[in-house]
Amino acid sequence: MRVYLGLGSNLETPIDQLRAARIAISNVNGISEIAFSSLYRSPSMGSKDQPDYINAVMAIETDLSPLELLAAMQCVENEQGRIRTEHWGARTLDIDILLFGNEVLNLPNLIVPHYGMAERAFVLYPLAEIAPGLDIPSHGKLVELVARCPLDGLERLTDAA
Ligand code: ROI
Repeated sequence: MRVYLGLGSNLETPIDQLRAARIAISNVNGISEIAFSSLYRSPSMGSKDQPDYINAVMAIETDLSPLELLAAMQCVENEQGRIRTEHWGARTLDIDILLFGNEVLNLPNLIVPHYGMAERAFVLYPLAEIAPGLDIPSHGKLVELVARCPLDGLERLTDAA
């Protein structure tokens, strides 16, 4: 199954967090990396009172089930020292399952496509970089979502690959 993951960090040298996450995810049994976007910087959405985020999108191929993948990603988050405090608070590493093939999942702890992804510049722009032809279940063509989505201060980092 082709899966797209959204990665974000705004604490503890975020660029290093994303690099470490990329390696940790690629090393999970049953996952192989297909593509990794550029890194992007953006102001925190939702609560302004925290550091800027670094975000990226990773494409993987996996034979894990959605819930196995979710558990594996939560392990990677926890190994990188994520402490879950406040909802929408600053974090060392956040990994979101954006898309799981063309599946629509409404499980108590896993909603796919990821809620909010269709309006978030820090998800749509990196996703379009690695998979411009995507059609997103219940949202439509990625290129059209991007065209409608303001940058909101999003910057592609050119010196950090
Ligand atoms: N804002 C940005 N720019 N990037 C994120 O990854 C991100 N993640 C979050 C909230 C706090 C909603 N804001 C964000 O969880």
